[in-house]
Amino acid sequence: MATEIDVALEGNTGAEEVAAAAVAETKKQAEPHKLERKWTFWFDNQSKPKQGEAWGTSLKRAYTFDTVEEFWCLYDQVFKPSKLPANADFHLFKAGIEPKWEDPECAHGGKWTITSSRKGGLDTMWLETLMALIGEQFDEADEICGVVASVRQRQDKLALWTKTATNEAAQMGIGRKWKEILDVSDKITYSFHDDSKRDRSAKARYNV
Ligand code: MGP
Repeated sequence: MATEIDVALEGNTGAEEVAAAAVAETKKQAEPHKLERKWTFWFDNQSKPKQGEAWGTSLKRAYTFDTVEEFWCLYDQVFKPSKLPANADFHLFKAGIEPKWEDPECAHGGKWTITSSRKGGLDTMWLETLMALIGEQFDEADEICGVVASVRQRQDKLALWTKTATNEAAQMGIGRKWKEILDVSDKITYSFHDDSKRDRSAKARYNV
């Protein structure tokens, strides 16, 4: 039987309503714990792309929140990558920043990428990363735009988007901290959005 989130993802609409209903109950209950800043969940279902459709057409802003209680509710009920079909993404970005190269905050940025070949591995890494972001665990928190979880046939992946690709020291600090949070020992790589725009398989610039 299809759940509400299946229906929302299938139609690529309605996630906002599902998320809103899920948090409405929680909000009524206890005194909420405020986060340092507002965050927005997005999702993108490219599992059934329409021919000729421009990139970004299926990217949807789902919900903006600023309390711990809303976060847990949204995570539990909706934003688990294991609920996604192949070729779909979830994003958590700072409110006001769109998960696109074209956003002014992302335009000169890049991303660290971590892949996961283990089934269920993506859910755990995603949750650990979300908690680190909303809990402001990165020293270079101002440099961070957000994180993307991508479910792919070949290999799932997480990408941490940052603002100033040329600031190597900041990116290295973020990369090291992210590996520590996720307990990853394999090398991870950082690519510049400017390079990816020109060439999809452009070489990574930093690794840690
Ligand atoms: P990608 O970031 O390599 O996507 O972009 P992904 O999902 O890692 O790749 P996949 O093979 O695993 O699906 C793939 C392609 O999408 C790019 O080459 C662009 O054509 C387009 N694209 C991706 N992003 C993030 C953007 C963006 O922010 N803006 C625009 N205009 N196109 C994008």
